[in-house]
Amino acid sequence: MTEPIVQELLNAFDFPGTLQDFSVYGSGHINDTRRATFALPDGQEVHFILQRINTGIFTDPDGLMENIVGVTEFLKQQIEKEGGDPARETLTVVKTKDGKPYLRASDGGCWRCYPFIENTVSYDLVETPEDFYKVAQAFGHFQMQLSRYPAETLHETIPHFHDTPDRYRIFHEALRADKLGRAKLAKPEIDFVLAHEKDASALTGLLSAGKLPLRVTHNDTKLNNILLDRDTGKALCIIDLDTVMPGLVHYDFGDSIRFGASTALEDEQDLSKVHVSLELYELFTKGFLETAGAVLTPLEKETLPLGAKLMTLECGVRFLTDFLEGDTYFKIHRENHNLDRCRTQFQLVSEMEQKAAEIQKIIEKYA
Ligand code: ADP
Ligand code: GN1
Ligand code: MG
Repeated sequence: MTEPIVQELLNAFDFPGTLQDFSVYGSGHINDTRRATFALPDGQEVHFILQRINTGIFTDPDGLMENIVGVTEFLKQQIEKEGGDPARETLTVVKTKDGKPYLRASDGGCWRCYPFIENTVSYDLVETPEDFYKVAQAFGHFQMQLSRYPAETLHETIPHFHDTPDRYRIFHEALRADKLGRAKLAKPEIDFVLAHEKDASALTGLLSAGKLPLRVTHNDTKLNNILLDRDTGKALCIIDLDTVMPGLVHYDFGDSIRFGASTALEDEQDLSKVHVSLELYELFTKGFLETAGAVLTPLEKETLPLGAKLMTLECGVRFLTDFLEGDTYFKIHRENHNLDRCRTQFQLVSEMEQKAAEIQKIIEKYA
């Protein structure tokens, strides 16, 4: 509350009432997220999400916010047509008093504001399989809604975001430099990355051969990027729209499986707890294809498991690269945090390989 930025935010946005609280919120790895609480004269409370955009990562905040305003306004029209509640089923960008989609503060920080969507939860781990099925339907539905969005108007907020071979290139640079001498702490993980390098281009290869179409994708479909209604359990609102860009359907399917079909947290240190749940894998496949299946080609559907494996491998490679580079990208909360995260990802990749035949059966059942 005493941070200098607070007064600047209060001056820039037209908030109601008086500020009561301004606390760090959520478990995202990228942006600096706060929940601001305002008290109204009648004693009621109103909350907002205030986020300092990580401009080290999103270097074009104007383009980024233009994407988010464009996508959310488009989604609001779709939601209205479907009889939903546009104020709860997508984000709303609160403009500054002078009509801008974010504040550029005097220290250079870029702050955006969303109304806090009340009475919702987001999970870091699936609590009930039924929730995950609903999440799958929601991500598939989101994909369908955005299939009519003019993709050519979107800024590419992070170039080569899911270009797995490019992630390998950056990994090799970090390993060669090994600037903190950490490579010796991650020998088995480095070997794992190298042993899987041959798999890295499977999706980009199909894309450049013209066999898979580009769509508008979310690209960061982990479970804590969707809000569920606390009372009804409805998978209500897909958030974290920073990486909505043209991509393959495999990125959205794959990243959801990577995070949500795991039996443990992304940073679990006890690997005996980390497994791919085939029950969750199946429920996600079922839900996702129920809502998005109609527009997907047979090859897209058949190759979805490749998306799950490659998104998990790629994420592990990114965590390991960040570990080698000194934890400059993903927020960490303890020593070796990125190495722990990388280990869970590789454990999941190994299990996807071991369970490939069962996974294939799941896909055949729903494709
Ligand atoms: P990051 O890019 O760092 O992951 P997110 O945009 O995902 O940041 O936000 C972090 C967390 O804040 C989310 O996981 C969610 O719990 C919460 N959150 C974000 N926006 C809202 C909102 N409008 N209403 C309620 N909770 C939100
Ligand atoms: C980051 O922003 P957040 O925490 O939802 C990352 C994703 C990773 C994820 C791993 C912009 O997502 O790509 O898959 O961490 N987002 C960005 O948990 O790099
Ligand atoms: Mg997030």
